[in-house]
Parts: sequence; structure tokens; C-alpha cells
Amino acid sequence: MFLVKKMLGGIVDVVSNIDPGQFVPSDPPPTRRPLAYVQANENDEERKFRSVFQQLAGDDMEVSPNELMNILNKIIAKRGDLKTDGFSVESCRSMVAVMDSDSTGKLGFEEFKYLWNNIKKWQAIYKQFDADQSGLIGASELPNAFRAAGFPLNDQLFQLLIRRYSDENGNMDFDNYIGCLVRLDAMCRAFKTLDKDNNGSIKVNIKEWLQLTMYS
Ligand SMILES: [Ca+2]
Ligand SMILES: [Ca+2]
Ligand SMILES: [Ca+2]
Repeated sequence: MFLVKKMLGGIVDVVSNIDPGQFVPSDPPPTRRPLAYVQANENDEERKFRSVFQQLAGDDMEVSPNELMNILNKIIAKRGDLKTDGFSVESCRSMVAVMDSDSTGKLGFEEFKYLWNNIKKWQAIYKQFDADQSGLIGASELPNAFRAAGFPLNDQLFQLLIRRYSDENGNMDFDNYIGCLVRLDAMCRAFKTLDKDNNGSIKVNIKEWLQLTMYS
């Protein structure tokens, strides 16, 4: 109610009792660079990654939500240690939206590489903090996993994430976990960008608020 009243006033104040200064969202993806420059400066691993990307992305050299879903599901099918009911097109649309810095509706090479590196990093954390090796991140495993990923939230926020992304037993499967972290990371990055004086609080108008929340 409080939030709605503020929104009707045209302005939303986002104030929190947690310290966003402690959050470590990943750096934003670099802007598109000329292909000739990039190719001249990449190492073997990067060259291999680029050729894989070209195969995945097809002729338009951009990864659509459907393409992203197919790639992720193909890879995850080979991993019995990570439980999942599969990435849905809806969750892939959301991931593309929050990663789509240049608003093409798809992921270009840099955007995709950035997402890919994060998924690799967060997958290692998932494995590490799945203490009972159930293949799922349970409610008691979640805070440590998210802290390790750079997001020391408070209890209230952990409960909120569990409500939104975990099943009725409080377990988060792998696709939900990745979807949750991609969004959390992007929202923290957006917050840091808007919090220009770095005081842990931002002021956004209704247009900015909707741009942020509706393309996500
Ligand atoms: Ca799932
Ligand atoms: Ca894009
Ligand atoms: Ca577990």
C-alpha cells in the first residue's frame, strides 16, 4: 500500500535496511566492439568460444530466447548432478531481457559471453553449496550460496526469493536458481547505476520504474 501510494505520487522511493554497498554484481557487459579489433586481440579460448557462439546464434549473430532455451536445456540434460525441470521459454525471455543492454531483443556476442561466464561461475557455487548433494539448493543452503555469489541479503529477502523461486518444500532447482541470480545480479547492477551518490537509496520516476521492471 505504501509503495502504491508513492507510485501514484509519480515517484518511488526505494529505501532498504540492507547495505547494497555490500552487493557485488558482476561488471556490465562491454559495449560492442569492431569485429576486426576483437578478432585480432583474442586468445585461443576466446576464439573457440566465438566459433561456438556463431553456430548457436545462426545467421543474425544474436541468440534469441528460444535459442538460449535450447542451448541451456541441451547442456543441462547431460548433468545428472543438477536437478531441473528444464529452462522454460518464459525464464529465458526474462534472462534475455535483463541482459539485453543494447535493446535488440536478443543477445549479441558480448551479452551472451557475459551471461555464459556468470552461469559457469554460479553453477560451481550451486555444486559447492548443495551440502547434502540432493541436486537442489534447499532453504538452509540458499543463504550461503547467495552470499558466495556476492549477494549477502537479509533473512527477509532470502525468504522472499524462496517464496518466488523455490518449490513448496523450499528447494530451488537449477533453472530457477540461475533465473533468480541473473535477475538479482541485473537488478543490483541497475540499482548501482541509479544510485549515483552511492548512499544506498535511489529515486526513480514512474517511467524509469516501468522501464526497469517491465523489461525484465
Ligand atoms: Ca525449475
Ligand atoms: Ca542485445
Ligand atoms: Ca541440497
